[in-house]
Amino acid sequence: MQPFYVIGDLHGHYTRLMNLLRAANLVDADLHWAAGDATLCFMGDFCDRGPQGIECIDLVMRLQREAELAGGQVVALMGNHEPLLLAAHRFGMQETDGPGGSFWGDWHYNGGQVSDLERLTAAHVEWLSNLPAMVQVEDRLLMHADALFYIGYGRSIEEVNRHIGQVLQSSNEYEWDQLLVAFTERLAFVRGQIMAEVPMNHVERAQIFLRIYSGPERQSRLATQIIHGHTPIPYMTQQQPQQIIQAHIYADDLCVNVDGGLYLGGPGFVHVVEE
Ligand SMILES: [Mn+2]
Repeated sequence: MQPFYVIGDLHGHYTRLMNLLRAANLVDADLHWAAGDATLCFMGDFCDRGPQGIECIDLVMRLQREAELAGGQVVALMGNHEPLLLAAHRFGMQETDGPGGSFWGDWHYNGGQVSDLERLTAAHVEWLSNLPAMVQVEDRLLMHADALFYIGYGRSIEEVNRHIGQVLQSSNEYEWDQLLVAFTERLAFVRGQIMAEVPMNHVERAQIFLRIYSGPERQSRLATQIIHGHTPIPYMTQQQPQQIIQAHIYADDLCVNVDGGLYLGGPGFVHVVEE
């Protein structure tokens, strides 16, 4: 298996993104793709909380084009902050049940940056609206959130992506709100997390999740591990954000959290998947 690279939630921290990409030699000094036929995956949550979401999105969009020309691949997943931003853009002050009282208010409550929304173009909207929520790369299952709600959108990767994509194409604000609420789930694979509706332990939940979305009946290799972001590692390990320089592997090695908590002050890291 060819190694591939994973970078967690950026939340508008463009300077740290540039540093990480250069340090790993994934780009050259001028930020052009330098990794040839390699695969680099971003876990979503490009914007909000930090100041330069649009810069992060623009760079990932460009690297995606450059990598493709070089025979490589940049995978960009959808996090919860992409639909938050798109909903603020699309529905503005229309009411929600969320903490901000409206789509704009909920986005702003969750760290939305007015300067990002002001600079959002039709090309950004198009790109953000079509990001996959879930992908399999080699024998790893990648999704933004450590959450089970994806099962409600489909029982194959294609079905999940199609249904979430349909929500983002629809003008039904109830379905948008439902998606945003669903995306607040986290910690589904952590020991001791009680989920009344799912009477299994954390390891069994991860095993079943992997079996639903991969394996022979899916004509795919069985995925052996879930890679996710969404919940900053310091919230799982009680470490200081500044100390987080590698992924957190847990649930009997079935789960890998790559969210270094950049918006909390973490330096970030590039996670290399090698076997
Ligand atoms: Mn998230």
